[in-house]
Amino acid sequence: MEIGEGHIWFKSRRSARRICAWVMSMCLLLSATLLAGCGTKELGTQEETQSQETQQIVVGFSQLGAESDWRSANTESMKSTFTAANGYKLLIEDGQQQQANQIMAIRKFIQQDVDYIVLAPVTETGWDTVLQEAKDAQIPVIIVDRQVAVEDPELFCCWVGSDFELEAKKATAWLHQFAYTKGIDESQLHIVNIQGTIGASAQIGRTKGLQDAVAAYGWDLLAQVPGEFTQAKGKEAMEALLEQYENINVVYCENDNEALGAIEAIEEAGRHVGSDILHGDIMVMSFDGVNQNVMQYLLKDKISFVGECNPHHGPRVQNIIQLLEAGKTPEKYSYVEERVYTHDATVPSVEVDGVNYSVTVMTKETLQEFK
Ligand code: GZL
Ligand code: ZN
Repeated sequence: MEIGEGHIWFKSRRSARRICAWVMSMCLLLSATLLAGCGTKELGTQEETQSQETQQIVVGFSQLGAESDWRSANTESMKSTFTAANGYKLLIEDGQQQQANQIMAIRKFIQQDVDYIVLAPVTETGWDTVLQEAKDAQIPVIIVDRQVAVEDPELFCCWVGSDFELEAKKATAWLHQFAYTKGIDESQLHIVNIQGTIGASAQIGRTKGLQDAVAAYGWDLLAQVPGEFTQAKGKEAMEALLEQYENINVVYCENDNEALGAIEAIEEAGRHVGSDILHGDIMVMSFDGVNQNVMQYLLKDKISFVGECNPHHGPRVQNIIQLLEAGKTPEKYSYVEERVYTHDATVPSVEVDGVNYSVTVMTKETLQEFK
């Protein structure tokens, strides 16, 4: 709020709302004090609390669910960033993997007149109407993690997350180089793809990257089945695939939890997970690098490749809000830098679209990072 020529100019609709809220609360407090005759000390404390609350930035966060370790880490990152001590009030609604629940949450945030809406969308389409409602209410919407496919890009302020297709290009470049170095012919790779939630940006990008590599290298892609990014579904999908195909030797999972489920199924079927494909191993590849067990499995070559997908978006979203609070314009799309983890040093680096990415071999020391 800036005072100029005797008028109060509001920097944003929030300032106006806050002043009204503050005035209202003071009137209530004063009348309560007069009636109750309580001491000025109490008034001071309550007044302090009131003014703190009206100064908080209210963030409504529509999280898509709690399907994976990645998702839990992502939620935790938002909670540990948007604290009262940091000057925020965070309202979180769990969509339980249903877009309808997320749309209801956004409408609730609009009614609550929050200062910012953060949306982690379960899938890309179907957001135009509710984002228009948020725009009409003049509430900025920040998209995090997966993307939204909307007619008018002005329906959201900006997006921060991973380049999922790049993650897949790194994974397939690694597999291509690994096979070549190990003397495994392209025609000897028999791949199954356990996909993420169909229509989610992470699934779209990771599936596309695999399909492009299959076309480029002539790999044998036996099947693509949904695994919904969960361990249960990953196991169920792998059990069915092992029934159907006896020559599977690469399982391309689209997240950690699916990989853990697939490994359970493979081992229960009496097969061995590992990278020694030419001697009967089934190689498991994954994305995320959040789950502790997965990183342990990388050490033991039960998983041979993990493409990092970084979930710690809280501080990144906070930076965006701070820019907006300062009247600045954040980047429309901010991509997160991510690493590649492998069991061994067969492939020391991968080249994707002319850029070289180093590969991090999992060791006991590197594992400490994931405690
Ligand atoms: C990726 C994220 C995906 C993770 C899964 O950024 O959308 O959703 O890879 C999670 O673990 O369920
Ligand atoms: Zn090749």
